[in-house]
Amino acid sequence: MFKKVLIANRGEIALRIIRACHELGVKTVAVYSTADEYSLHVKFADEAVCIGPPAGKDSYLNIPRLIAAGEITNADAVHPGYGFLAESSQFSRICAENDFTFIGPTPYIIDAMGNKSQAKKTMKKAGVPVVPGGEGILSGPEEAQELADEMGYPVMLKASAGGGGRGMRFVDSPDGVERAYNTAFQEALSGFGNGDMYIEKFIENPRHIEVQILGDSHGNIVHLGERECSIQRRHQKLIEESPSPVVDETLRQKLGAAAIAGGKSVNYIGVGTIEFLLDKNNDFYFMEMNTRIQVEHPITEMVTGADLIKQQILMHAGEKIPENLYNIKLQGHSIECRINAEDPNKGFIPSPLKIESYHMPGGKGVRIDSHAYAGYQIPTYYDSLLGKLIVHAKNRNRAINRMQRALEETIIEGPKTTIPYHQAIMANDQFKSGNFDTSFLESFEFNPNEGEDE
Ligand code: MV4
Repeated sequence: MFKKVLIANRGEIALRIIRACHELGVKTVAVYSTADEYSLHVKFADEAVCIGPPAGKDSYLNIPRLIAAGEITNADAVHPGYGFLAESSQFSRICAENDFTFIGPTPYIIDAMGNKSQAKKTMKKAGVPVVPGGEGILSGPEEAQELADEMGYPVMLKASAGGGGRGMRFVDSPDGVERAYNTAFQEALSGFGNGDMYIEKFIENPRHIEVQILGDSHGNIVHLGERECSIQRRHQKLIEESPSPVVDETLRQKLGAAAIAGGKSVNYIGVGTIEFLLDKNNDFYFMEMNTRIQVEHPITEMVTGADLIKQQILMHAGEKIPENLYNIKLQGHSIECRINAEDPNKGFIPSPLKIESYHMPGGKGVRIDSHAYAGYQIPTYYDSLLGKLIVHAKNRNRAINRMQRALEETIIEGPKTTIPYHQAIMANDQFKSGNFDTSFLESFEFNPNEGEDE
């Protein structure tokens, strides 16, 4: 087992990783920018190293400074968390070259899955259903036009180096192809330094369903069920739940088998997520693979009993997948609400203010993963995630009820937060019915005063 893990991240995930390490008896090194001096990950790690000024490129994205911090503290492994360098093949490689175990995939796997067109080919070859479309990179707008005319509209043009909705265009008629191709190509070129594009048939009103996998270094891979992530706004997830209200045991086995086949085809080690689009006929298609721990991992923990960060660390330390994680049966229902310091009344504009008062809910089946505290000054430099409120209950209705109770107990004064927005969604009949897709929030009308007396 590792003796000391350097956590190349901040915020709630840094704290989450510190907790897992300490339960495993592993020492921790926090790194922080000058904007995070008073952050909880700095306080709770065994050691902390200031790595630079606030801007990401000078601190959490600065590989030489991270490596230097690992060297002076004598760390033997590096956990990248999510975001920042978690899916940088360069960081994975440089960690290994400096004799730190990278608690994440090899550079080869990160690159293979980061190239979305290549990832699709790899999955297809492994027998995983993929969205119908062209094979490989388009030679230019002419080929895009030809293929689109052939497969019929609407289609999606996607940047191979993109992902999460970036460098993506919807096209619903022949006269839109050239323009969409050219703008997406330019966007991809300037955004990712790579203009490779591919084309697929458009899947109407899909659900976003993702499957958690865990692989060990002995050739074994298990799936830990699915997460329903269709409640998103501009490709930012706001609410996730497990199990999905539309996935039954038969579909779960199919999704799980596909995810395992995909993982096996690249000899995946550690935690990973296979994202699928699920259409109205419950047919599913591979979309992307995330080669990191995800924000929403706790809901899977709640319904499986697994500690995903501990397992991730154990897998990279050479352990075998524990017997009890094979053929898992999901227990009860879990929901996560992302509490962001954003104003839902003003287009979710960030609200990075000082937290004047702070009270988190508790009681049975309630979990908070947060780095916030009373008096915390939210830095302006990073994402606005303040924490995650996660509930677990016997079934979906009870989980929604418990989330409503927990949201009601929560007090955060100072910044505006997404809490009132979550309360409105939890009270929404369509959300409660479980009958929704990725377009839900586009038509959701948030009325902040709904249900109030005055
Ligand atoms: C699609 C699609 C429909 N058809 N691809 C958005 C994020 C990126 N990972 C892929 N995305 C989509 N790809 C085809 N062929 C619809 C989306 C999509 C979406 C997917 C998941 C969650 C929310 C979404 C919101 C809008 C569009």
